[in-house]
Amino acid sequence: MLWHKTEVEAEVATGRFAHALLVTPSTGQDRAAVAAHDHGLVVVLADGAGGTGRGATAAQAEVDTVLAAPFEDATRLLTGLDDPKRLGLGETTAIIATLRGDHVVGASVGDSGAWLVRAHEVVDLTEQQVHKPLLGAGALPVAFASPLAPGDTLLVASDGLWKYAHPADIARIARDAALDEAAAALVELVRYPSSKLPDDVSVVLVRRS
Ligand SMILES: [Mn+2]
Repeated sequence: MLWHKTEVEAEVATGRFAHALLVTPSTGQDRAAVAAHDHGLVVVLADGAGGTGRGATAAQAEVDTVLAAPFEDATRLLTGLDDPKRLGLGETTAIIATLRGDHVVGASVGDSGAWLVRAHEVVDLTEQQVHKPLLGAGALPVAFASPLAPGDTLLVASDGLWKYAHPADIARIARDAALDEAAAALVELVRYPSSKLPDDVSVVLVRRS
């Protein structure tokens, strides 16, 4: 079962962006959201960890917190959220990315990842992130920033994509003209012949027009 938001356009004061979002299964522990605000487009993605639904609770709490305070500095927001009580005793990875016209800024922790896919290069925005501990267990969020040019595509995804697909295939698909088709194709990259997925997969694609 898919939770699939088809491609939408958002015009914020700092530029025009198209985005697509896909989280599967909808009953898993991955969460993702995109919100357009006056000063930018905010992407948040969380891959929860922990038994008895605690991972899902933690991931949802992270998304809800970011959507409630989209302008807060991402590193400060993650540091404030790194509290078992605020995350329902679960743990989660975290990526927050804010696209503001000609640049993207954010912070992350864990093994979810964010790439900036350009015509002839890929910038791994989360290359320096610390995988463990996760949010809720004493995380060390690391900030990132990069220029953003027209046509650049931001890909934020959980490890269900990064661990099971070839980087060249991911980059090729992320450059597809239709973002909603690209999001679906990225999930198909990791699907087993049995139709099962190796892990929950969440994918957000944002392209600056
Ligand atoms: Mn995962």
